Amino acid sequence: MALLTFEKKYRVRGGTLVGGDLFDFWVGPFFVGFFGVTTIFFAALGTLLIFYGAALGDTWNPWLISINPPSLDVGLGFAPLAEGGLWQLITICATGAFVSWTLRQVEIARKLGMGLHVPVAFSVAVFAYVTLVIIRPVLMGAWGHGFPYGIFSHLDWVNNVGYAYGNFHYNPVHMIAITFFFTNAFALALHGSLILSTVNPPKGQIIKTADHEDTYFRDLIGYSIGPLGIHRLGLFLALSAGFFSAICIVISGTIWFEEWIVWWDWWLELPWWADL
Ligand code: 07D
Ligand code: 07D
Ligand code: U10
Repeated sequence: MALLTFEKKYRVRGGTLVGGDLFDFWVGPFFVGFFGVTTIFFAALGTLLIFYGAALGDTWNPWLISINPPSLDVGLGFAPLAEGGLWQLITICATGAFVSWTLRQVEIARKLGMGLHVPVAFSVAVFAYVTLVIIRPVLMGAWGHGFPYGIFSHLDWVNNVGYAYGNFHYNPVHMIAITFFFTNAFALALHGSLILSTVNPPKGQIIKTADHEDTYFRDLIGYSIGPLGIHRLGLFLALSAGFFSAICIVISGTIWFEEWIVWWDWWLELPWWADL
């Protein structure tokens, strides 16, 4: 079915979570819905607050603008606007916008009668963000542990927090997360290249089938995960990368306080060589 015919057919009312028919319409290609309105509200307000914070600061260089969290001695209290209060409001707006975006994905999936895989996947990214700016700061007792909203300043934060635990590469959960990121890129390269090699043949040749794809990998490594399986694997790898990222940072400063290399002492302390 041509895209436009299909859109006309599915663009009917129903499936919303909140608001009934009220926002159940489209603007151009975009579905609106109650959560489209809340997304626009939080995103617009948050962006305005970033511009206000930039106006209070001393640069309009986009790389250097930074909206910083309150200092550590504010703890979990409210800070004056210019001293971290803006960061707190922007954090509320960002979280509101990301959660609204997720719920908008749910409504669109319901309207189309599809699974909820996309919103579930996006939730993991939101979870990683919320871990960085809400969960970990709350567990550590100060909003000042959140990362600053600026292009270069957030890189400084990652660097400084990393070195606060010695060589952050020794964080075992950071290792797991990185391994998932690398495996994910590897899997997408394999999948993208395999699909293009079968369904995008040179002019004059016919498209190959899923049997060709299966046989290619059976010939090569003795096993094929299959055309559905590779998508399950890809989703698993990508979500695991985000999930273990959140875990690797939330354990730093809450249950682990030393340099990460010290964690590996358990290896030296294994009973069969500890006393040698
Ligand atoms: C390609 C989808 C499109 C999204 C884009 C990002 C903004 C920010 C706002 C000036 C893959 C849009 C950017 C709206 C403008 C202001 C106030 C997604 C694609 C194009 N980072 N990070 C970047 C964010 C964190 C880290 C780039 C956001 C953590 C490192 C971009 C968040 C840590 C490097 C950016 C976030 C961290 C970057 C490219 C939120 C650990 C880089 C992003 C909300 C996760 C790279 C100058 C990209 C870079 C980079 C955005 C969080 C580390 C500016 C929105 C605190 C080490 N980050 N980041 O392509 O070039 O994502 O930085 O959590 O090297 Mg970051
Ligand atoms: C948080 C983004 C969420 C985004 C959302 C959407 C908009 C809208 C609009 C475009 C999680 C935002 C959308 C704003 C835009 C439009 C229209 C994603 C988030 C909700 N590290 N490290 C990680 C590597 C080192 C350190 C994660 C590699 C050093 C710290 C990942 C290396 C030191 C932290 C990772 C390396 C160090 C991390 C990041 C190599 C520094 C974290 C991915 C090869 C000296 C962070 C949850 C991620 C983390 C994190 C990879 C090196 C420190 C596993 C490959 C040794 C302090 N590092 N790292 O989390 O876990 O994405 O955050 O050297 O906090 Mg690391
Ligand atoms: C995949 C796939 C597959 C495909 C695919 C894809 C995965 C099976 C079939 C998809 C993949 C791609 C297309 C590839 C490229 C994608 C990437 C590289 C990922 C990164 C993406 C980007 C960088 C693009 C990001 C763009 C975005 C997020 C769009 C931005 C849009 C907006 C800002 C508008 C959002 C709309 C909303 C919220 C609702 C509608 C609202 C409006 C239209 C605005 C008007 C508002 C109203 C009417 C509401 C009124 C508002 C009120 C009252 C509040 C106002 C308050 C104020 C304060 C102003 O596997 O194969 O192929 O294609």
